[in-house]
Amino acid sequence: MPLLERRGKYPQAVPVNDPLQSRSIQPLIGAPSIVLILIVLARFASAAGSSSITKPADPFFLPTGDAAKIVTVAREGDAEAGITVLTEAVAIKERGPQPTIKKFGEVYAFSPNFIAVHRDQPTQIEFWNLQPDDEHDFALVGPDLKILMYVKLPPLKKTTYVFTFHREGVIGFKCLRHQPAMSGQFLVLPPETK
Ligand SMILES: [Cu+2]
Repeated sequence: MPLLERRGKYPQAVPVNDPLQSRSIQPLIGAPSIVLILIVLARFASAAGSSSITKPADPFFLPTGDAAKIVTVAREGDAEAGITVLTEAVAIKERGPQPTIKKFGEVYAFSPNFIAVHRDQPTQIEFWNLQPDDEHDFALVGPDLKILMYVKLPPLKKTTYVFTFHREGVIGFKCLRHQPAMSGQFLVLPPETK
């Protein structure tokens, strides 16, 4: 009862001291904070989501580190040799379930698929994707089956790189979408004698 009397006398002091009053204020403060936290969390989640989407969208890379000791690859530069490699449709599978044939029935190849190069000789290789509706890619496969580089070969585009191989021997390559048919090899020969 003394509390009620005080309230009546000093209404302006009530919000500060009355525990009932402050409890009713808390949820009012709490609700906007929760909304704010949810907005922040949503932003964070969408940022995290978008970065996880962009990562697989750009898996392409050129040789670095140990891979660059086997081969270095540049977008452009002076070359002492060069060749154009076409992507060719060589067959269409006819047997099997229709949806499978539609998606996986086309058989492609690199042409040529066996290329001799000289060690330490910058060699320009121009990949020419001749299919209007098919994206190809190019993965260079190291001796321990590690992928040394991975680039895309967009439809109807010429994609050019200058390769310099540093080790003699055979190095395989393939289109990861259309392997094993779409694959080939570089034979790296000793340096050219001039
Ligand atoms: Cu392909």
